[in-house]
Amino acid sequence: MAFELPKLDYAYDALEPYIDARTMEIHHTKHHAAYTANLNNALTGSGLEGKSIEEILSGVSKLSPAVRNNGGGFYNHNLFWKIMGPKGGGHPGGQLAAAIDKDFGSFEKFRTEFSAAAATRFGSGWAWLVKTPGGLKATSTPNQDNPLMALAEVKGTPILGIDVWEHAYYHKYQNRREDYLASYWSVVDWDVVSKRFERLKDKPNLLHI
Ligand code: MN3
Repeated sequence: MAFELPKLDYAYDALEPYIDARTMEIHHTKHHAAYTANLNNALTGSGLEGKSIEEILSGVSKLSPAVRNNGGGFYNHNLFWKIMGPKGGGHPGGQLAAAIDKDFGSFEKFRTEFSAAAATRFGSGWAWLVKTPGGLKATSTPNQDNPLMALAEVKGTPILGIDVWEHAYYHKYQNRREDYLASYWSVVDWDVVSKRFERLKDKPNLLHI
């Protein structure tokens, strides 16, 4: 069965004033829609039809650039929409808060490390909070790569991710990526992120969450 562009759980203007409605609409209906369509085209006749997106991405070093780029784009945006929302902001709680304190020292130190990963990613890419066998890590990847891919520098399951392609912020913030990064914390839905983390407890990486 072909992959489908997911519907958002909130309206395009729900993340205002941090992410503007026009950016959200174009990002979802044009960019994410194109990755989805191009992924389905690239998979036709590849022998990979019917596999989950996580299974496909974990083998991506052996696959075509079209599957790598569009499969990554499909998965990364699915995650991006899910972990944001109009009730965003604040702090994580429970097990995720404890794990962040243990692995980064504090929530503030985590934010600093994650923001630095996002700010210093040259050109287009993503920054991530990743669950790895060695604990939580902050990292970034180029283009539409992600930590599920065997070729990633830091491998694991992404818990949180921010799109730092210019299409994600240029309409509102122009070249001011750091202003966009600062606003991002007001739209992160920590309940969703915490649930992702808790579902991974004592489970192997690449769990379908
Ligand atoms: Mn994007």
